[in-house]
Amino acid sequence: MNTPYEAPKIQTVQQHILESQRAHPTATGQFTWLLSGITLATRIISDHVRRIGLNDILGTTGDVNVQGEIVQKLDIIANETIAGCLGYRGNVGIMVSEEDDEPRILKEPDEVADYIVLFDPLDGSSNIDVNVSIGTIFSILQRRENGDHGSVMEHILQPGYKQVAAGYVVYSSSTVMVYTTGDGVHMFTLDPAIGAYRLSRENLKMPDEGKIYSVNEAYRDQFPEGIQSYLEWAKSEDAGKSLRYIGSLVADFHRTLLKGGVFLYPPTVKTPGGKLRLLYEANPLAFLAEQAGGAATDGQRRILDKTPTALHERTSLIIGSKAEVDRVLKYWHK
Ligand code: P6P
Repeated sequence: MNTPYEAPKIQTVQQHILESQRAHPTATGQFTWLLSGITLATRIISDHVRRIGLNDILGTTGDVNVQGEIVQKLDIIANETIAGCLGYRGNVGIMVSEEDDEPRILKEPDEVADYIVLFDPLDGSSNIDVNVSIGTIFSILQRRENGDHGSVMEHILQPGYKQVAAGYVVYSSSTVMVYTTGDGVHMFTLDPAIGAYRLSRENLKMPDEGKIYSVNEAYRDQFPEGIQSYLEWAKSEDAGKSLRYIGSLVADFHRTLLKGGVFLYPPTVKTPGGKLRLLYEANPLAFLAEQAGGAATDGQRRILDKTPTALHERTSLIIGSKAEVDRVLKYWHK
């Protein structure tokens, strides 16, 4: 008698989205089609990252981007890969990238191309050449219903609570995608054997507390006094904390999501408005953090309540377990 073969249970990102959309009959397959552009692009980027050093993409292009940062070759490859994969989807009207000075208008406003995708194609690129975790962060908006079709910026500069989806991919010991559409946080691991992201954790919840705090202590003396007091407490014996700082926001956040704790990038003398970008770094991670039961603030207000005034606007960011974020705020505003 044949031994029955039980196929392994594989749930891809697309299947997961379709199943969750069944719960929302009004949802169309449009979003699934868009997200498959992101999964394809990040699988291609992951392949490049895996072969860094062998494929002559180490190092810089010699240019400086709109952020004033030296452009790595892989920054451009990632940026153009995402633009190419999304551009082909047909339902993305506008793309905003950390690497591009201006938005890319793929399609004029119509009933289909009303998605806006904002992304940091390769976060943490200073870590590329030393084989440390890097990632891609994305945020998805829809054009404003009542938006004046003439003003692209009016459609883009929406507060973070208007996001319809957000996520990231971290290229590390494995390639992991984490996303939310506002219905919980779900994690997928790229299975290189089949070239697909497979569901690894569903409805992820951030631990209420965590022993790790994550900050670049080199800037300690530039932080507000209250933050310096918090750091003194965190280093005290009775706090029982550990410091971890990877220098790639996406990796520091991923650890915080899974283990709890807090990541801080407060204002400094050099960056009084904060260093991290609101639209395609803080907003997507804040959406994920809150969906996982955590919190995200700039020290004065909830990140998701901030209405952006510029495409590459920067912000301070305190993000992580709610109790840990509250503790930082207590010290900061003591
Ligand atoms: P610093 C990487 O360039 C990045 O934008 C984030 O990924 C990271 O959290 C931050 O900058 C690191 O900045 O000033 O500590 O090197």
